[in-house]
Amino acid sequence: MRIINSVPKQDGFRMPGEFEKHEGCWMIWPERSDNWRYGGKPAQKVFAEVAHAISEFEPVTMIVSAAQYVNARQMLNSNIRIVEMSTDDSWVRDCGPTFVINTNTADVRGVNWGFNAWGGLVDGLYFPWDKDDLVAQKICDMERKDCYSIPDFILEGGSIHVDGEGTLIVTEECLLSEGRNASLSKEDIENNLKEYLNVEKVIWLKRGIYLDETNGHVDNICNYVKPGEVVLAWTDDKNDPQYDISKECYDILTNETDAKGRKLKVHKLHVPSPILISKEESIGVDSVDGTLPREEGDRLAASYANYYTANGGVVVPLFADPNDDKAVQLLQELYPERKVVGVYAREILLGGGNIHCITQQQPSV
Ligand code: KQY
Repeated sequence: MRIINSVPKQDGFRMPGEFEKHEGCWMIWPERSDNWRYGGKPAQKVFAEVAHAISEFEPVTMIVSAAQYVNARQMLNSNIRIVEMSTDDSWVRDCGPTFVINTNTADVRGVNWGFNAWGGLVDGLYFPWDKDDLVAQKICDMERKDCYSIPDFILEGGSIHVDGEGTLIVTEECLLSEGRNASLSKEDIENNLKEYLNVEKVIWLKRGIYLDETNGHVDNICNYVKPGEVVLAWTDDKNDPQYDISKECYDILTNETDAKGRKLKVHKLHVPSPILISKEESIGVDSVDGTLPREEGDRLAASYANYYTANGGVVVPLFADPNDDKAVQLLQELYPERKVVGVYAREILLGGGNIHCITQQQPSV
């Protein structure tokens, strides 16, 4: 694996949309007991379900620690490749490489951003994060993919969504947060994104899902169905703080044009009713200094927009809420060529994220 001393745009590489073709999907097995209740046992079952659902559509690789290898091997179907790697937690979307492709040379490369656990010592979610910060490089090494590196620029995969045709959607709440790139101006940040993702237009939403501990990752509030068409997490409840956030996003998205000059079609994807941590769920999590506590009654950042788009499928989180069926129905209408599969994802939500956050696609060309 070579670390490439230039930038993707200059070399004709671009980040593809998630709906473009994948070679496979990466995940990391959960086990840390100060984030996942009961040492990750309930979450492991759900991670296995997500892996099995995705593996119906494309190859899945699960990263596991040495200590969890035997357990994971026993819980995962034999078609899931398991590789051993040390990590700090299980959010491969955020610490893994962002893959970029060059369709002329049929080449795939990685981009290795700096990772500081969603805000470093300002408002990061755990300390330390040094093992996570090496995951992108290690995955590129394993896959023999050359890699661009920009270690001083903090960025997580969940904070960017592209249409593969020159448009990127992000939130100000996240990308301009104090714990990430405080020394850079909005223009500097936009320039880095344009160079490394090869986009021409950045659409800046203001905020992400209410109380999202990632400082409002875009992947929890908005997702690209295809170029020119997005879903947006929505509520009609004007008393819910989520309403103003979603309305603000809706106004921005419907008034913007993308890199190709298109108006965006915005589909409202209604969130479930507020989901709160129960006492039993809270006591299963170890308290550790420096890790975000999980308190009884805390509202979780639940949204159906945090789904994973696979080669022939869409894997969507479900919450045992009346809006589950509506979400599946809407997504099935929007993705007629793909099979929409729901996985009950409350256990992932309890750890602070959802299906999109625990998966990272590796595109093919
Ligand atoms: O992308 C995400 N939503 C990751 C959340 C990390 C939570 C760590 N406790």
